[in-house]
Amino acid sequence: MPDLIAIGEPLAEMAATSSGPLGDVGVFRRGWGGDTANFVLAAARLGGDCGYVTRVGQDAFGTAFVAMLETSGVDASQVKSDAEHHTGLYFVTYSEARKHRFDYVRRGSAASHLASADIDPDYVAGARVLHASGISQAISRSCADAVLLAMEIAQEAGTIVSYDANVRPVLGDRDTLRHNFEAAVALADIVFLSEEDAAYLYGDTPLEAVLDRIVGDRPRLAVAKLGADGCLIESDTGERCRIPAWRVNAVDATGAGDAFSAGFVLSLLRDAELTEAGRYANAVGALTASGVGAIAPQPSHAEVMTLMRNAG
Ligand code: KDG
Repeated sequence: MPDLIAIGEPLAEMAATSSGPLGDVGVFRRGWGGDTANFVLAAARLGGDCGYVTRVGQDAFGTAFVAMLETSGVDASQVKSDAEHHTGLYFVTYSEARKHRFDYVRRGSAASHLASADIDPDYVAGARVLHASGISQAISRSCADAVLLAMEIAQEAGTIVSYDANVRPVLGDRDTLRHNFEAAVALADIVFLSEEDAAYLYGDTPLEAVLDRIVGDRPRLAVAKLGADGCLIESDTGERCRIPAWRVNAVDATGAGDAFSAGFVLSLLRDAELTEAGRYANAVGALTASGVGAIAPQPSHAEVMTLMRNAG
């Protein structure tokens, strides 16, 4: 059984090779995305023992995604092949300032048909960490149920539950996304979110107050991912640490936050202190943002160590 497993939706990624609106871009580069797939592949690239729980279509993208998982060393035994629904897809386009925008072709996808019956309790209970996200919950009701069931099994078994808010307003209204978030936080040990996620969910509430609210009175970590400003970590002891980012030439932030979360969790599994895990995660996120696409630029452990040695 893998140490670190994730549940959610993988997506074939079409990244624009020039800036401009979707309708104007002529050439796209095919990569892979889907936040939890980004997470699990980043962790595997860093040397983690990983597995993925999802559904893909019996189509060219589904077959190629599973092959890519396997060559990346990620266990695909819990990836079901769905003959009736397609593998999800998204387009990434960029503004002149390299800000990205996502357009999805995922409604009714194979992964959105993931359901509680697809969760193998032994697989979840056998892992050291289960990771899921707000996107995993938002793609369908059955997926939201499957995510909460997996989290409940994990909590019961003593498997660490890692959760990334990854709020995507196009996938639901604010009340539903906030309800999903709070239901997941109640079962989570480590919660990641960005400033945009916090602002969408809690309006003008200061970020520190949102982190306090997440931690509550449970032994839980809340981690705010601040991109070029690094990260802010709050633990149940009330300890709060802000860790600056590494300086890199960032060209595309797609998937960098997911890779950050993978680096953070993996680092904790390797017994790092909180600040060290934050420094490591910042380096993983920075290196991922240095290339185009969510998965292709993900660094190896050696590359992360080189950045940390040379820059720090
Ligand atoms: O975090 C990056 C992801 O958002 C991207 O890979 C696509 O999963 C995706 C989504 O639903 O936005």
